[in-house]
This record gives sequence, structure tokens and C-alpha cells, in this order.
Amino acid sequence: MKDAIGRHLSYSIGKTPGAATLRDWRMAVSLAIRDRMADAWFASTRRTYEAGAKRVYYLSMEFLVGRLLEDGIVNLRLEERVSDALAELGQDYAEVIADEPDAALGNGGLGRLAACYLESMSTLGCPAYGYGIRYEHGLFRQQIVDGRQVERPETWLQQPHAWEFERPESRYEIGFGGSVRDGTVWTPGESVWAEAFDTPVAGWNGRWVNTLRLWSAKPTEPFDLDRFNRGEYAAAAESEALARTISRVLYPDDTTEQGKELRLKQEYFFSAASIRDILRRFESQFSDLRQLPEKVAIQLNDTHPAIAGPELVRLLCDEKGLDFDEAMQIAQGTLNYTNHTLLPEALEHWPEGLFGRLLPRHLAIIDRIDHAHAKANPSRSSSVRDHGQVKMGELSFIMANRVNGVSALHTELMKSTVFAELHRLHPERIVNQTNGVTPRRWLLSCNRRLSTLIEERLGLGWVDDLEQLHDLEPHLDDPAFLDAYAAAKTANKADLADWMNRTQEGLTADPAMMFDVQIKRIHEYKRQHLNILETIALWQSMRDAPNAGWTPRLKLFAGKAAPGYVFAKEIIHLINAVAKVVNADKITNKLLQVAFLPNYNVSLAEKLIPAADLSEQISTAGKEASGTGNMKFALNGALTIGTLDGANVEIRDRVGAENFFLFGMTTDEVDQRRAIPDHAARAVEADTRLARALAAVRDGRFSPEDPGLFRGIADNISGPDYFLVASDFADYWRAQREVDGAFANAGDWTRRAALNTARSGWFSSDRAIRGYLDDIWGAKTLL
Ligand code: NBG
Repeated sequence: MKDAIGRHLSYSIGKTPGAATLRDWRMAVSLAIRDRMADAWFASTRRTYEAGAKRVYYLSMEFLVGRLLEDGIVNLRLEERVSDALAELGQDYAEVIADEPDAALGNGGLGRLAACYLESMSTLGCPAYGYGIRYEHGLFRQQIVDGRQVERPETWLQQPHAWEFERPESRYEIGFGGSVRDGTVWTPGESVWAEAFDTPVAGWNGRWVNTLRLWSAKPTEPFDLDRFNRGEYAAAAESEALARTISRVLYPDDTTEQGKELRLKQEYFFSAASIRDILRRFESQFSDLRQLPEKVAIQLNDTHPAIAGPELVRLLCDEKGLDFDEAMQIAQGTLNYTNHTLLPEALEHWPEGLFGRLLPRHLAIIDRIDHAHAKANPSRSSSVRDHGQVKMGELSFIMANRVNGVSALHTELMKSTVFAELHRLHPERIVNQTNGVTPRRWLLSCNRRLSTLIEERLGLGWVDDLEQLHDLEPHLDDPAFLDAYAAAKTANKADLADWMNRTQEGLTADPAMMFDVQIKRIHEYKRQHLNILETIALWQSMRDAPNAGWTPRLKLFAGKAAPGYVFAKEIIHLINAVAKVVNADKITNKLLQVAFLPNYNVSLAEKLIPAADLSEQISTAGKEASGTGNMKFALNGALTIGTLDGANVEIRDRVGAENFFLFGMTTDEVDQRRAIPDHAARAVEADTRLARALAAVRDGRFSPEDPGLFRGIADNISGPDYFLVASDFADYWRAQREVDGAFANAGDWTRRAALNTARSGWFSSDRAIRGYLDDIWGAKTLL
């Protein structure tokens, strides 16, 4: 290992050890690790070809992979060797690991899920490709300036990226606009190259390696020399700049349709390139396109790649000469669609005008698909084209062999709401696959203390068979085990506290406090404002009676708000304003501290989750499709305070109701309550604590220099309050006090935390991928 690192430092990076920077060392180590993946990578491809196996293609606008070096080292089981080698070379392992920028090619849960699924497909030996976009700028970097979110561009590709292989020979010309002749001959008005960059994805033990193939946009006409020679430098590079725009940025919003032409171009760009690549690979091995459903399963991760359906039909008809019905049958047998949200604003639809201008042939194909479906299902009343919009959810459903939701509750709600009619027509199509998370990253590697303890008791079999964690339960009767479990948590908390106290102004976190954590995108439905309101009420009550035996708490928040989402940004501002006042209050600051940690990303999650005591999963019931953070917390021994929403329901079933703090209205109750016109005002009137906390927000207690600053938030909560913060407040407060009581009994708390770990094995992404393999893809693993 030492030699390999040294060789790369000299011959790939071109530096001597004396001159090498931390980045040079990190690059050299990464290349050495990447080398170790190569043979298994080639072997995986060879075995897939030899077996004539069915391949899975996971099409996703987002892959939130985070750092890759430690992941690679852990999965190849090279940790000791790398840290020894680095020590001999005078370098610090942890520093080298921490030098890697997060690849933030995703917004949140949807993107991180895609990354976990890729890793699990490799662990299981399922022949698979991930297909996405190689964004030059991932999700923005969040700074907090005077309490407010400020967005800065993310520049992860400004430094060389160690993991990818550029494949200039794998490129496709992707057209847009233009016209259609004779009904079927599309002549695009402009085009760009989609060029492939491959990243190997190694599974546990490095036994199988799949590929993440990301497309980068390149100009078809690189550069206008005539214009350059005339001195028109900017104009000469125009076509290049335009082309590159397509893979320049990740749209910083996963819950609202951007309505941008560029966004639709991005979607078509990566879907079309992927479909062509899939067909090319298929045809290199098989001759009869009718075999496609037998050999290929394509998963559409939400509707962003929905245009892959019409594109596949177009290629089969217009370029391969199949008739429409046959093409449809092949496409439907191959495609599947995962729905990740029921929020109406997030269901993608495009104006027909824009769609027809950009993709004229596809619009005609969509009509044909829709007519064929309507003809076969005369009772259908809806259609893909509606009120001048092309609805991508409807299109995806019609084009798919299987449609799945991401938690049991969400799947049932899909059946009864957005897809009610299509479900009635195709009752076998919707299936559930509750989300999962990879235990390699989210326990083994992010929580060394706990995973070492588990290894001492159970060995390492649980790492790729997470339900083995059940075998911890007998150890819960052993006081030594519980002590060690508690000690691991406390040490994780101490590490985090050290780091936060160094980096967060005004914060004095003490590991003896309860670490209460809410980390996720900032969104009204996730109700960070419910949490901060309860924090305010708690602070007020503590001031009233500082000696009433309160359980000391640290309330931690982190998450990004979409730049255009004004209300969410105000919530961030309010949290920071509350933190400033509360942390400085001499009466309470040993009892309550608040912090908003900037720039939430995968790496920060890896720091926070192992140190959490309490996991906040408090969305308005019916709104959080699944959640995956909730699973990571439970696995790492945080107890959940949560509503009956998304996968919380299944977590509670598994860890046991007595180890979960439930509060709030159910989905049905939410709908009923919302129908009462003055529901919020009534709730405020009925609860003096809530009224007092809202008054403090409204009257400028946290913004003395600008007393009206947060009035909008207070008015919303006591007025329209669509997400029912006021109505759920009293029960949330009750549950939080129950949490206080439980935490005060340290021994019992540890037991319950350990039970959460022992009973969360089902939430492994390996289980989820097995479900996809069996129920959706009909594919087999080759290990
Ligand atoms: C998100 C949901 C989460 C869910 C993830 C992964 C989108 C559109 N949806 O609840 O909000 O856990 O998808 O399925 O990002």
C-alpha cells in the first residue's frame, strides 16, 4: 500500500513527498484505492456478459454520493493497511479522508437513496449501472451570514476528481427543437454531445463493482475560429458555453418543478444518452430487440427521467423500424417508476408549448401512447395532456411495468390519491418498496465506536445481513454491554461537542445534555418551525422555573432551503435568532442550547447521526413519503420523536411503540382538521404555551433591532397554517416532556437506544434492493 501510494504520488500526481500537499496525498491514496477496484470491476462486467444476465439501469437526476475515499477503503477492507501506510509516510489518515470534497450531486433523500442503492446493488452482485448528470456545480454551499442563509456556488470539480474515468469514445449526439417531417423524421435544430464519465462503485468486500456513468455536455461545434480571428472572442466560444450550460448546475430544489426550459433539456439530455447507451450495450450482445424486457430493467427515479419512455419508443420505431404497438410493449416491459412525493407542487408537468418546441417528435409519441391507453381503457377520464400541460407522473405510470412508493403508508396514499384512477385500471401495477440505507456507510464507517462494539459481540456478519443485529438483544441483559453502548454514544457526543464549540460562535454544548437533532431539507411540511416553536416555549418555561428539574437539551438543526423558498429561509433565520438569544441567557444556558449548523451535507450527517440521542421526524402526516434519515438515526441508537408519517410508521412497528415517542394527528385527522376554517386560531387559543411562544416571535423578542422581522412566521402559524403546526403543538409538547422524563433515566434510555439499533436491521438498502429485484426488476444477483 505504501508503495502504491508513493508510486501514484510520483507518477500520477508528479510530486515528491517533500513537496506534496494534503490534496496530493489524498489524490495518491484515492488512485491507489481505485486501482484495487479495477480488477473486480472488469470481472463483474465479464461475468455479466458470460451469464447473459439481466442488467438493471437506475436513471436518476441525482446521486448524492458524498465522499468516496473512505467508502472505498471500508468496502475493500483496507482500513488498517491504508492508515499504517499513511502513518509511515508521515500523514494522518483522518486528515486525508476529510480533505475530500463532498460530491453533492443531489438535493436530499431522493439523491442519497440513489447512492445507497448503487452501493447495495454492488454488495449484492446485481449487474447495474447508475445513470445521471455530471454537474459541474453540485448543490450550493450554504453559509449563514447574520443568521440568514446565503448560497455560494459549489465547486467540487475545480480540483481533479480522483474517482472518474473519462470515456470520450462513449458519447452520443443529443438533439433539441427543430422539426418533424413526414410524421416521423425528426431533424433537431440544435444538438450537444453527451460524454460519459465512469465511477466504479464497489460493494462490501469488493466482490462486485458496478458503474456510475454520469453524462457531461460538450459542444458539437467546439469553437468558431472565424469569429475568433475577427476578434469576437466571447462570441467564438458561445456554442461551447451554451452546450456546457446543460450539465452546469444541479437545480437546488427537489420539491417544486422549476418550470425552466433548461431543466427539461437536462432531463432529456441524460435520459436520451442513457437509453442510447443501454440499447447499444444490449445490441452488442443480443440481436432481437423483443428480448429487451428479459435482459434490461430500467428504473426511473421519480419523473425526472420520464422522457426516457417516449425516447425508447421513438428509437424503436423511428430508428429500429419496429411498429408502434410492439415498441410500446417492449418499453412497458422494461421501464419502472418510483414515486417519491405526493406534494402537488412537486409533480412534474411541462407546458405543451415548451415541450413541443423542444421535443416535437416526443410530444406526438406521447399523444399516441395516451390515445392507445385511453382506447384500451375506455373508462379512463384523465389524460397525460391536460389543461395545456404534459403530466409526467401520469406518463410514467402508463409507460411502466411496475410503479412503486417508498414506504407502506406512502404507497397506500398513492393508490388512493394521485394515482387513484390509474390504480383502479391497473391494480397490479403499484407495489411498495420501503426505502433503506446502506449499513456500510451509515453504521460501520460513520460510527466506529458502535460498530466495533457490535463486532466484538457479533462479528461482522451483520454488515451485509443487517437483520443479524437482532442477535444483540440477548446482550441487552449484560450490564457491561449497555455500559459500553452508552460510552460509545457519549464519546461520539463529546467529539461533536468539541468540534461545534470550536466552530459555532456562542455555543457551549455539553455531552451530558440530550442531543436533539433535526437534519433534513428545510421545508414547511417537515416543520422545523414546530420544533423551534417548542424550543421557544421550553425556554420560556425554563425561565419561569429554572430549578424545576429540567432535562438539559441541545437542539441541533441543519439543512438547506431552496434559494427561492422565502418562508423556509425565514425559518432558518428564526432558528439562528432564537439560538443567539437562548444561548446567551445566563438563567437557562446550562439547560438549553440551540445551534444551526451550516452547509448540511452527507459528511455532516455522518458526524451528527452517531452523536444523536433524539431524532426529530415531525412532518405533517401524509407529507413525508418515507424519510431515510429516520432510519439512520434509529440504527445508530437515537430514539425517534415522530408523527405517523412515511417510514416512521414502519420504524415504530419494528423498534416497538414503547421505544418511539409518537405524537400528532394521523393522515385522516390532518385532512379533517384542515377542513375547519379557523383550526389554527382555535389551537392557539386553547394552548397558553403556544400563544406565548408565538407572541414572542411576533413581538420581536428574537429580533429586537427589527421587531416585525418574524411576524410573517407567527401570522402563518396562527392563520392559514396549512401544515398544522398549531394543531399538533400541544401533543408535540406532551411527547417532548415524555422524552425528558425518559432521558433522565439514563440506564433505561440506553436500553431503548440499543433496542433501536438491534431492531433496525430491516431498514438496510440491501433488503430494499432484494425487494426491487424480486418484485420489480425480475433480475438475479451473480454472487
Ligand atoms: C423524497 C421524499 C422523502 C424520501 C426520499 C427518498 C423527493 C422528491 N422525495 O420522504 O421527500 O425519503 O424522497 O425516497 O426528494
